[in-house]
Amino acid sequence: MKTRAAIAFEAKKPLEIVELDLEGPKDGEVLVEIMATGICHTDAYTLDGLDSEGLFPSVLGHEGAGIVREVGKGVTSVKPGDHVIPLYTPECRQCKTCTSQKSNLCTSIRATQGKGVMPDGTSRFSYKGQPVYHYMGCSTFSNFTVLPEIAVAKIREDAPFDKACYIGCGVTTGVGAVINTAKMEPGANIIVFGLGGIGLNVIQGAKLAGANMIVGVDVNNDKKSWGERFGMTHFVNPREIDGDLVAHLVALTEGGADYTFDCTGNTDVMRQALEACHRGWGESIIIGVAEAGKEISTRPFQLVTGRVWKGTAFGGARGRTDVPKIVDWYMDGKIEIDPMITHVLSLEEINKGFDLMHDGKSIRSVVVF
Ligand code: NAD
Ligand code: DAO
Ligand code: ZN
Repeated sequence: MKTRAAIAFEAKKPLEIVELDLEGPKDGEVLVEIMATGICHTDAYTLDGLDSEGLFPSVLGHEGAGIVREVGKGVTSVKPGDHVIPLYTPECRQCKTCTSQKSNLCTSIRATQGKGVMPDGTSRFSYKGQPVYHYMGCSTFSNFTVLPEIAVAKIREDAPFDKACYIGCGVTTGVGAVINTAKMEPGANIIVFGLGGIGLNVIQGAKLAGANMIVGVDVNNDKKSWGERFGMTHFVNPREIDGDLVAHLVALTEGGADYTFDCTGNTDVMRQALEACHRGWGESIIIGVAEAGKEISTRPFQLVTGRVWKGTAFGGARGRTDVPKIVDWYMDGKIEIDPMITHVLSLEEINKGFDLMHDGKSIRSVVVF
């Protein structure tokens, strides 16, 4: 079949909207009609050539929502007509990691997903007879895509696609980092570095879980009102304080935060986040994805004296199990999504979504097919 898609032919070039060939689902795969897709910073990193695993040409996009249109042989958990969210972190429920229940980093299709192909080692997309790579196993910048059955979460049918798509990455990552990774207790003081599409969801997750102080740190003053909108209690612009940021934050939180979250991807900020943790027990969670080749550092004494450095992918969520619950939280009004969708675009306008993100003018741009 044919599908309209935005292709990244090479790094640092705008996406091109073309008609691609898409093969139907093979065994264990499903064909999904994508109804809406969000543009996340991670897509931009890959397009900017900052991601060492970026493959070209590829169909980017990993944050979407749609409807199953066809299923391959052996598929039992979804059927045509089901509403689903694609999962860049699948959940097979059989591999060592899934059965351990210690992590959400399912390994069953890791090797092929990282190579931009389906589990049988081939791509379903092609353009003028040449294969085009899948991206993060999802490729949601296409009106139709093929995914392994274990990489879709079935969701309720009354959830609007143009909002639910954000649960495919940003919402789950931010809220999940607080609930699954930090396992934050009520009354905790937290600091969130970077108040973009991820950081604001950390804030709303912390508010939901009963945080006391929620300090937001961002170099862009426009983010102050955004943070406050979702529960931030204090705002710090590192460029507008006298002296050292870490000392300022430790004083503000009376000894350091119980939990800090890096939502910038900047390795210097990651160090500040660790060192702004409370001596003896503070935990710092890295969410931001750093440029390829970057390293983090701190004095080991920071860890000897009880601070803990952690990281999280997709908020520690087990996609097929947890994503439908987060959709319920949204539909029940426990979490908000609508105000964060600042721009709704057509596929033809997708490059504008990247420009808005680079200029710090959007929280989330969503493309509706
Ligand atoms: P974004 O661009 O919307 O937000 C980043 C924010 O950080 C901006 O508000 C910016 O002003 C602020 N910032 C930049 N430099 C700063 C500094 N030195 N100090 C304080 N604030 C600073 O990006 P996003 O969509 O929120 O994504 C944030 C990060 O999370 C990215 O690195 C992205 O790749 C990553 N991410 C990780 C996961 C995961 O599963 N771990 C999932 C999605 C995204
Ligand atoms: O299982 O080893 C692995 C890698 C899983 C990939 C998870 C990527 C999470 C960080 C990037 C998030 C971007 C949306
Ligand atoms: Zn697994």
